[in-house]
Amino acid sequence: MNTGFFDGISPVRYEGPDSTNPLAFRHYNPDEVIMGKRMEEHLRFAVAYWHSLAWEGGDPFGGHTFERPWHPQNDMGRAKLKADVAFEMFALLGQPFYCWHDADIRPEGATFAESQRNFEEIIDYFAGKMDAGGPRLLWGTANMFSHRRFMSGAATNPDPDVFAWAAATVKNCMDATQKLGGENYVLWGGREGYETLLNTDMGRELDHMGRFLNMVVEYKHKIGFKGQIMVEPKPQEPSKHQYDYDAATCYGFLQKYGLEGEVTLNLEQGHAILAGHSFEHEIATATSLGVFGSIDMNRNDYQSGWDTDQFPNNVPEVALAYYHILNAGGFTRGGTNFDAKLRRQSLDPQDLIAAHVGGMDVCARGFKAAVAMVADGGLQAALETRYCGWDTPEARTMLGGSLEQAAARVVSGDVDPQPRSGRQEMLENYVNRFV
Ligand code: XLS
Ligand code: NI
Ligand code: NI
Repeated sequence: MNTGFFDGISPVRYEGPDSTNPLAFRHYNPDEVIMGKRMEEHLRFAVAYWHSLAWEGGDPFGGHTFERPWHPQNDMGRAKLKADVAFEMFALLGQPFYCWHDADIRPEGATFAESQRNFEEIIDYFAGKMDAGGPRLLWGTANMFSHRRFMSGAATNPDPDVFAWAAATVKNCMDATQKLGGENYVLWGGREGYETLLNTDMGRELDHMGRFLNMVVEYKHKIGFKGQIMVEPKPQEPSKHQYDYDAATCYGFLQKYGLEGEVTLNLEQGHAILAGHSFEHEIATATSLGVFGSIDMNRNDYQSGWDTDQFPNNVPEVALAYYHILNAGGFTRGGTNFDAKLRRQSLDPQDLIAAHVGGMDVCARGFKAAVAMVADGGLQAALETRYCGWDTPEARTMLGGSLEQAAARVVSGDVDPQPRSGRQEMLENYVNRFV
């Protein structure tokens, strides 16, 4: 049965760079084989259910603008209609994956048990659509930041009953992710942080968060879930300060609580910018530390200074992100989740399709530029030249030796460093040839 929501919109096809059709791909050709793999398998695109289906168009100053046929979202019939429209949208776009929070897909019940029943019914409804050849689940996650019970945090809440509620919520979401054959499970701690240190015992909260994540990992092994457990760094918003500030902070946290090797990172473009980094900085940090998992692709408005979650439109930025991902071997279980939403004036069903078409095309263009840079090898060659001194036997011996041994080479007059150009402008010009 067709809901009619996307009436008049045909499945989006690749038409090549010269197409002027606003609802065609000009760069994303899922079947094109690049480096031995189809583009679809490289990029592993996913639709974020919360932005594309659940968000009603409100902002801090105004209410809902979208008024979709499945709003308000407090009824099971409308939750199923929303699911029908979602899967129609995935099919129109040829999206291979999608992602959800529990709260995006089911109405909240009066009790935990009622919410759970609603959730399980929708998960079964999804399972039916996925068995029929629908897209796969890139990851599931729990919304532990919208309901007022979570206003002071989930695992870091001063009230142990909220910790218990969070445990029950995550357990359900992990079970559902496992049931749907999900590739990964994500935890983003929107309210795992503080508003003021005046009322916050930071050491205790971090210990509780570390214990919680260990429980999640223990449960993953108990149920035999094969996907990655990922945490998603973000420095602030909604909390004034979030503990999972950025990739480096998360790595330190994982180490302290014995979770390296168990938990990887889901990195988001806009969160990187909020943390004062570039996206490629966050990716390079994670790949260097061995904790890269997946990406949430979007962009912020660079003037507004908050997480505007717009669809990506900057090819050079996206190219550098994929360059670092490719250099680390590409995605394994991760993918490119469009954690991006329409502007609240973009009311039409066509806007929703166009937003994803544009995002997928920008990613495809950036990805192809990254592939070309990897194949050309210019950046890699520049790195090899810059660090070639470290290939000498003296340098290798020094790394294995002591501070005094290194000092002795200098004192004996053997060492006389000569500064060499970092060639930044040359390399920037090089990158410009590809983007
Ligand atoms: C919010 C986060 C959120 C996570 C999933 O800023 O990006 O959407 O990806 O909870
Ligand atoms: Ni975000
Ligand atoms: Ni995100």
